[in-house]
Amino acid sequence: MLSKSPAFNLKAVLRETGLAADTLRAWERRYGLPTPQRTAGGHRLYSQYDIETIKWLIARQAEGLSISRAVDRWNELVSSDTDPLAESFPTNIILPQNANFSTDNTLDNIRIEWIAACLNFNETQAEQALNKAFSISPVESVCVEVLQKGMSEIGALWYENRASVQQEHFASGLAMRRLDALLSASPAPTRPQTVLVGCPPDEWHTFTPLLLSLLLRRRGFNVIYLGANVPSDRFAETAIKVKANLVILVAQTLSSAAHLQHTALALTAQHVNTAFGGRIFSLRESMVDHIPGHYLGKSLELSIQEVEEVLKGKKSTSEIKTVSQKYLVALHAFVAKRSHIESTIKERIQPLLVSPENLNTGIHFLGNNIAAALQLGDLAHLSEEIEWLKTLLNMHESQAQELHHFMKAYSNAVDEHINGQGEPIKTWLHAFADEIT
Ligand code: B12
Repeated sequence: MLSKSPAFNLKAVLRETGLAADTLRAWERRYGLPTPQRTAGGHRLYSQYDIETIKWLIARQAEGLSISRAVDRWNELVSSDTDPLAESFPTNIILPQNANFSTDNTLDNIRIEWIAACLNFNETQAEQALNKAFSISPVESVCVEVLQKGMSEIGALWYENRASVQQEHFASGLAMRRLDALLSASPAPTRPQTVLVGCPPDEWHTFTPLLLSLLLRRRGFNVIYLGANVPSDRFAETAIKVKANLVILVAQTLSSAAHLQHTALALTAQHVNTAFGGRIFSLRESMVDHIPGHYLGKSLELSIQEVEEVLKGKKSTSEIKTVSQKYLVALHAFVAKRSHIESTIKERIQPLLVSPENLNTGIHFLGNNIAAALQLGDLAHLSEEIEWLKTLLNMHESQAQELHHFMKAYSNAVDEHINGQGEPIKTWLHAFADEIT
């Protein structure tokens, strides 16, 4: 019989179940499962039964049920007087049926197998899947079809709360390790050109720049890979030192795209041949016009051909678009008064059901992104970031009213501190807030 007396704090439960704190709180709030007791100080205290409840829900998800279906199943059992935990069920996560491919070796199936193995933290099986893929297909195809698409699919599961941050970290760790090994095993350069690849400040998504480096290295280029978060003014220093024929900058998010713009401006000012790409530019293509250098397009695979053309001098760059005067004024005023604006919002937002920690993260995130959107010429770029803002504030669909309240508070604080000059920010936030309700 599992104990129902409260004994474990949140940290212990997260360690035991591998669930993210945000997900656990979301399950409690949305579905009432589990239902921990509270200490006098308001901290959650879980029983052994609560922990097994969470594991039961995770196991149902791994079998393919959505969380709401898993909760329905739990409630059905409880209402028929059956203790769900008395049912026999496997406590460990099992591979989906379609992950068994003894007879079918296509890369699509191998990708499913790799993803399932990663979600199960099964390193041996993940490595075996990759080895099988490498035995039937060229390195380039395996890296794109299994690793890149696999990471993209795991990213979608993570985003939908169907994979934990630990599962995503485990998978990207394995993927990165394999790319690293392939890169160090690739033959010495056979072509004279040097290409420098790296990420601008605040960009930590290194999977695609590493993959790009591998693909270019296998084409014979001398590739120098600089990795994540390189200070804007340092790229030019290295590019000049190694006599790079091309520098490729990669960004996936709005705020790092703004840093990428700074970096590209610094490079082109020194006449360094510059190119760039990443997920955010596929989503918001208009921002490309504000960045100097060659845009490499929406597909990483196809960008290799673009790089060839750029290096052959077959591509010219066009004049970059400048940001409107109204936006420039708003950006300067916002940067100067940002800390005042943020303090005002914190005071006003008190009655909301958002923890101070989440509120701080959310405010910081929105501030960075407002500045980035202004810098890149369109506040509408912000719309891509709103889902993440909700996640950071720990809000869900049912809490549209709270997001509305938050956006209005932000907009009013902007108006109060940078009245007039902050008008574009205020208008966008107001319009967005009104759209939600
Ligand atoms: C792994 C991962 C991480 C890892 C990165 C580990 C590593 N060393 O790379 C870690 C945990 C560090 C991380 C952190 C964060 N992440 Co993250 N991450 C991912 C994930 C799952 C995969 C990233 C990746 O490798 N993508 C590469 C491939 C797999 O992506 P793809 O989009 O299919 O690529 C296609 C195109 O975009 C394009 N492309 C991509 N790169 C390039 C480059 C060039 C040159 C070209 C031409 C084309 C190109 O080509 C591909 C098609 O051919 C993505 C999900 C996703 N779909 O990307 C989220 C994702 C990028 N992350 C996201 C977020 C929000 C974050 C965090 C803010 C989370 C947080 N709260 O802290 C931080 C930000 C960190 C930072 N400041 O950089 C969001 C970004 C959303 C947005 N609106 O900006 C994503 C999209 C998840 C999501 N669905 O919301 N992340």
